[in-house]
Amino acid sequence: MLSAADFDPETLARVAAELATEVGRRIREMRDVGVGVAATKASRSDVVTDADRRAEQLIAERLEQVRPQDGILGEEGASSESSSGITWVVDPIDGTVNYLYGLPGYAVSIAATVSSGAEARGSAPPAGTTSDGRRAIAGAVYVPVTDELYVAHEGGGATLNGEPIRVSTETELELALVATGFGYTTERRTEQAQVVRQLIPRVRDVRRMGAASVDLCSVASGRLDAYYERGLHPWDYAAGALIAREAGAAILALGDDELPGESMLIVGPPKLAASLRDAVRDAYAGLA
Ligand code: LIP
Repeated sequence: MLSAADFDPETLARVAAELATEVGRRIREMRDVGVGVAATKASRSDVVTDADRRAEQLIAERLEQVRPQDGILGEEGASSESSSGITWVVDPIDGTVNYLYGLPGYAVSIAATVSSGAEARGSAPPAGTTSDGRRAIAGAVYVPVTDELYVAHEGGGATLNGEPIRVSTETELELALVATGFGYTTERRTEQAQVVRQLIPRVRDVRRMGAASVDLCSVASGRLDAYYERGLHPWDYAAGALIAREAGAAILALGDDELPGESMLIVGPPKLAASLRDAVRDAYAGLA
């Protein structure tokens, strides 16, 4: 592991990559032994496993060792202030329901972020800023079942297992393979079902694979043409959105004057992402 003296984004990306890989291999071992539900969150179907909690604890312990001045924000409650300006945004198991059921679509997502600080300056936020007020400058997503490690740092491009990746060259919405996801509350799921119902006739096809970070990395590597989802948390998208951006994707909100993030994240090659945004806008406008 690297020392706290190392700060540049490429070094932070190596920290994220090493940690995501180490913890990803541990959670796969834990899955093979057996997984239990430790708690529920937004609804009875929004579960937390004991592995989620153990994985986040391990990540927090490692970061405390190598980056003690940094802050952390984890899905399962890890939280500490930063004195270095870096806050690690962590989803220890993204795709928890897949993990619980033994499906392959889960990942460890770790991003090093900085506060945009733009609001204080009254200036426009830097590219890559999301609605939570942060900007990821380094990140890694590790998919244990396929042993695939996606890594990126700001300005450095994106890689899959060390090889450069780029988004799809698709420009036509009707030929686009589009992924999305659904929330855990009945109200949100009903709304999302009405939206996807309007989109299905307008695209090649839709995929719902259950982990935003994997969806975002699939866009980055061209395995998906585009992705959109409403209701994500920073830990779901922080690393994956950086990886997609560094692979050439546009990261869009629904409104021109909004920042992408929890209210909506639309990701894809710039022309296609804009077309998808228009179609999603139409779908929401058409809701009863
Ligand atoms: C998941 C997201 C996914 C969303 C799921 C769930 P979790 O995160 O990555 O995109 O559709 O409902 O929120 O809860 O597995 O960390």
